[in-house]
Amino acid sequence: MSDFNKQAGSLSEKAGISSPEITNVSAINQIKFKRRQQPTATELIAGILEGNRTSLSRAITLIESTNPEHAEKANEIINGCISHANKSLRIGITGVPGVGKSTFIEAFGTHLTQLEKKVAVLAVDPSSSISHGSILGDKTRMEELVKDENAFIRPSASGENLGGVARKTRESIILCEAAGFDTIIIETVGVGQSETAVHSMVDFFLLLKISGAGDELQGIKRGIMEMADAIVINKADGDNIKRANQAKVEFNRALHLFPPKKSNWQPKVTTCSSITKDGISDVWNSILDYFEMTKETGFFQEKRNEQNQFWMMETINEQLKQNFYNQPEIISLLEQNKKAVQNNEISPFAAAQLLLNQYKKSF
Ligand SMILES: Nc1nc2c(ncn2[C@@H]2O[C@H](COP(=O)(O)OP(=O)(O)O)[C@@H](O)[C@H]2O)c(=O)[nH]1
Ligand SMILES: [Mg+2]
Repeated sequence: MSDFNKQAGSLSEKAGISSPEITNVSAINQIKFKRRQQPTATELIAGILEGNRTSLSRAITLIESTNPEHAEKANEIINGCISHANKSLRIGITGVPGVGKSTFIEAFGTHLTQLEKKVAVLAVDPSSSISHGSILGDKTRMEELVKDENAFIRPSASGENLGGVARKTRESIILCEAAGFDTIIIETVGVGQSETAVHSMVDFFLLLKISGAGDELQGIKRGIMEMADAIVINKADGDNIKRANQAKVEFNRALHLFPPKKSNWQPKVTTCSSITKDGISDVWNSILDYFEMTKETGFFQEKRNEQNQFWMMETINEQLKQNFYNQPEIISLLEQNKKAVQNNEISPFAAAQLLLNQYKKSF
């Protein structure tokens, strides 16, 4: 029995069988070590630029991590990728739960990959830390797309607040673009504030609706209608076609009441079925018209510049806030002052000032 077999306990049953020449413990250990070792930022950047999905996934995991060391590495990767990004079209999709966003993305995304587009699907869902990533469950609605080698689907980052989740998604967009994905689809859950966050990171914002209940125009926040570059009435199939067409007329009428958009684009209302795929290619053609127009007028770049400024400010605000609330002295002083304010022992303004003064002392 060779030395090697004596050392490698699990292989000792092979006693009597001579081990092949190339098996040597140090080589095996080296391979094992390499596998365990985390790739460096440089290695991940190289992998992303080659379009390697494992590198992309790993880098996004670093972005999503709350470990400060990971954050530093993530920043290095983003910096290494950013000059390769920006060459995609970013499309946001919103609509109330059940309207068919995931099913639509499956149909729409598959249509795009058939046109040889490379599609990345991300999500902004601040509730996903509770529901463990709704898009993950939604992956069952994206059976084709999940298998598609020209598609990359990533569930929403989890996080305590929308700002953090949105920032992580925004950073992930950069990495997806650097990895060669030319169409980025961002799904939002359609409850609460996530729409505004998604609107501020996409070029085109699509509102998905369904007809029915006779209250088409109720229940949609005016602000979301105003943000939409297109309204698509989904589930226009079977018995529903007629109602969907009626809804289309109503939405068109409603949209004309809004002031013209800064882009000068007149949002369109169309119908589609994510099941039969009717109307899916029209949605894409309309989006292409939008891009052609806004690139010609310069609005496309102008909007991206504005968004970049916005994200810089958001990141500063976010970090300042986090930094403030995470200071141990602030945490205890805040609790004391909350009680004091409640008992009318101090005015809310004086209490705030006291806390801010304490914070300034920490520099
Ligand atoms: N008939 C019909 N059903 C649809 C269509 N799109 C989605 N659905 C169904 O509507 C339900 C909700 O869809 P889902 O994609 O999960 O909606 P989400 O919550 O907006 O992501 C599912 O049962 C889908 O099968 C469609 O175009 N036609
Ligand atoms: Mg969904």
